[in-house]
Amino acid sequence: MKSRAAVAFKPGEPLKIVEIDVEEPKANEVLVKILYTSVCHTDAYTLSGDDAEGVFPAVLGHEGAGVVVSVGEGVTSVKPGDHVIPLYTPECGKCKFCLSGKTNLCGAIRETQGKGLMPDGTTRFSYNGEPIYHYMGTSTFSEYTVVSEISLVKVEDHNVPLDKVCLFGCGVTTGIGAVHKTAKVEEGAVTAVFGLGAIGLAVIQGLKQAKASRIIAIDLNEDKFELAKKMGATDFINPSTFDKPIQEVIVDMTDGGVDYSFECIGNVEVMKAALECCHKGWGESVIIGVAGAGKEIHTRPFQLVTGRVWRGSAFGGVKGRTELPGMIDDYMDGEIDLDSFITHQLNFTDINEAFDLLHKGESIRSILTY
Ligand code: NAD
Ligand code: DAO
Ligand code: ZN
Repeated sequence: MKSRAAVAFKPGEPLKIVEIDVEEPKANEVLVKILYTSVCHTDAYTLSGDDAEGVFPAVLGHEGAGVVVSVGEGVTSVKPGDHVIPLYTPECGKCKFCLSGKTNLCGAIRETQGKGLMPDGTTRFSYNGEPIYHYMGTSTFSEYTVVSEISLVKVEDHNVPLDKVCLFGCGVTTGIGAVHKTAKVEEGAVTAVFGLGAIGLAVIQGLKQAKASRIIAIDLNEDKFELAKKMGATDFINPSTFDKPIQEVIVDMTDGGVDYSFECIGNVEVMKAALECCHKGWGESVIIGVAGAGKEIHTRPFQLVTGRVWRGSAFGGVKGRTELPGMIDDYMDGEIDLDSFITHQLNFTDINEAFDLLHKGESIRSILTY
């Protein structure tokens, strides 16, 4: 079938809206009509060419929602008409990772997903007869996309607004999950959040839910402070206004450091600061930001010897198929605010504008409607 898609033909170039061909889903695959997608910093990162796994030409996009059109042989968990959110972290429930009880990183389709291919090693997208690669097992920048059954979570209640819950496809789940599932923040904790994009703001919401006593919000762009305050941040710091390292500033203002910090930028120097602003003996820092290919983190090992802990979190440690439905319920019950993340509503054809707004720091999330 034909599908409108925003194709990343080459790194560093704007996406091109073209009509691509999309093949029918094969065994254990599902054809989804994407109704809404947003743009995350990770799409911008891959488009920039900095992502070692980035392959071109590709249909990017991993934060979306839509409706099942048809299913391939053997698909049992979804049917045509079902509302779904694609998951870049699938959940097969059977692999060593899923059964470990220790991680949300499913291994079932990891190898082919990282190469931009479906599990049988081929692609369902083409343009003028030439293959187009998939992205993160989701490719939400095409009106019709094919994904693995295990990369879909069903939205049972059709009253749930897909133009809002598409944000659970990445940013909001990642931030809130990192607080509850990765760090397991407890009531009264003193915390710091570096970077106030969608990920950092979602971390702040998670910290508010966890009843953190102090939420220090850090960004170079002070325009981000207003929304951070609305989400629950208590203190606001622009590192460029200090003439000493930001970790020292935070240690001084917290009687020795924070209990938990979260890096939501992807900058290895900020990751160092986030670790070093943690309290001696117990402070834990969670890396969420994705750094450029080849970058390495560094600190003096004594920082860890003296009890600080460095962790990382992908998709907030959340198992999409079993745990996202509970988060959707939390949204419907008013316990998660999605609306405040949506700063712009655009037509799908204006997708390059959504990237520009993200780069200029003017948007948190733009919702694109097909
Ligand atoms: P964003 O661009 O909207 O937000 C980043 C924020 O960091 C901006 O507000 C910017 O002003 C601020 N910033 C930049 N440099 C800074 C510095 N040196 N000091 C302080 N603030 C600084 O991005 P986003 O969509 O919120 O994504 C954030 C990061 O999280 C990205 O690296 C993205 O790839 C990553 N990410 C990770 C996961 C995961 O599962 N681990 C999931 C989604 C996104
Ligand atoms: O299982 O080896 C693996 C990798 C799984 C991919 C997890 C990616 C998380 C960070 C990227 C954020 C994307 C939005
Ligand atoms: Zn993302």
